[in-house]
Amino acid sequence: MTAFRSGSVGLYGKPNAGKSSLFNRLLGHKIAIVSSREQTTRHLLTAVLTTAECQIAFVDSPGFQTRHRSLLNRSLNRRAGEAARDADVVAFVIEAGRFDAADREALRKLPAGRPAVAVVNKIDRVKPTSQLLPFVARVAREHAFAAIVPVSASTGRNVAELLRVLRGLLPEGPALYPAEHLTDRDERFFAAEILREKLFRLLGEELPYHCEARIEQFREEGRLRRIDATIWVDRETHKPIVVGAGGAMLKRIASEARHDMERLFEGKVFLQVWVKVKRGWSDDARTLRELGYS
Ligand SMILES: Nc1nc2c(ncn2[C@@H]2O[C@H](COP(=O)(O)OP(=O)(O)O)[C@@H](O)[C@H]2O)c(=O)[nH]1
Ligand SMILES: [Mg+2]
Repeated sequence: MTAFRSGSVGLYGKPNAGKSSLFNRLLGHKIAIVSSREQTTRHLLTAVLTTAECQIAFVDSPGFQTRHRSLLNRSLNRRAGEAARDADVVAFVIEAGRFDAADREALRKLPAGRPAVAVVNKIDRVKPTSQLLPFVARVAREHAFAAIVPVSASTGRNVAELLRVLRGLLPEGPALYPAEHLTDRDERFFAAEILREKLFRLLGEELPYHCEARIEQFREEGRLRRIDATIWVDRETHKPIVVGAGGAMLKRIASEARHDMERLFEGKVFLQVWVKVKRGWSDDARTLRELGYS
C-alpha cells in the first residue's frame, strides 16, 4: 500500500501564467476567478484536495505586478511571495514557449529551501508538441527544479501527472483537514470575487485596475441569498463607463455575476449592485486594510 502524504503546494509565478486556472483544474471545481488581465487574483486562496493517497492544500496567489505602482500592488506583491514561502512545495507556473523577464524576476524571488516544480502551462497552444522539448531544456537551465511538468490547465492534459509529481514531494503524514473540507473562505468572499471577475472580463483595458467589488450585505432567507454589492471606482469619469448606456453594462455585470453565484451556491440569488466613486482607494492604507489587503 502506498503511504498517505499531506502538505501544501503554493502556486507561484507571473500574472496570467494560468495559476488560478490550474488551481481550479487541480481541484476539479471553479473556485478561483480567472481573466486575461493581470491582478485578477488579489487574495490568497487555499483549497484542499483529498484523494485516497494524499491531501494537498493548494494556495493560489496574485502574480508579481509590474504595471501599476499603487499601494495595492505593493501589497499584492508581498502576498505573491507569502504563498510560496509558507508552502511545502512551490509550483512555479510559466507559459509554454515563453520565458521572459517577468518569469526570471519571479524566479529570482523564489524562496530558498523549498522544492520547486516548474509547471509549463498552456501546452495546448504549442504545435507541434516537439517544440516543447527545447523549451523544457531551457527551463531546466534556469533553476534546479525538482521536476518540470508540461500541462494544459484549459484542457486538463497531464494534470494528473502533475498531481502525482507534487504528491511525491510531500512528506508522509495524515490528513490535516476533514475529507469534505474544500476551502476556508466563506460565500461572502466568493460573491465579491465573482463580481470582480466580471469587472475584469467585461470592462476595457485599464478600468478594472481602478475597480473593487464589495459585498455590503449578505443575507440568507431559506434557499434564497440576498446580496447587496458596490463597485468602487477611482474617479467620477469611471462611473458612467461601468454603468453603461441606459445602465446596460451594469446590468450585464450583475446578471453574469448572479448566474455564477447561483451555480456556486446552488440556490437562488437576488443581487443588487451599486457603483460608487471612492477616490484613491487603491492607494489608501486604511482602506486597503479594511479590504483585507495588508
Ligand atoms: N490556451 C490556454 N490558456 C490558458 C491556460 N491556462 C490559463 N489560460 C488563460 O490565461 C489567462 C490567465 O489565466 P489565469 O488563470 O487568470 O492566470 P493567473 O493570473 O496566473 O492566475 C486566462 O485568459 C486563461 O483563460 C491553458 O492551459 N491554455
Ligand atoms: Mg490568478
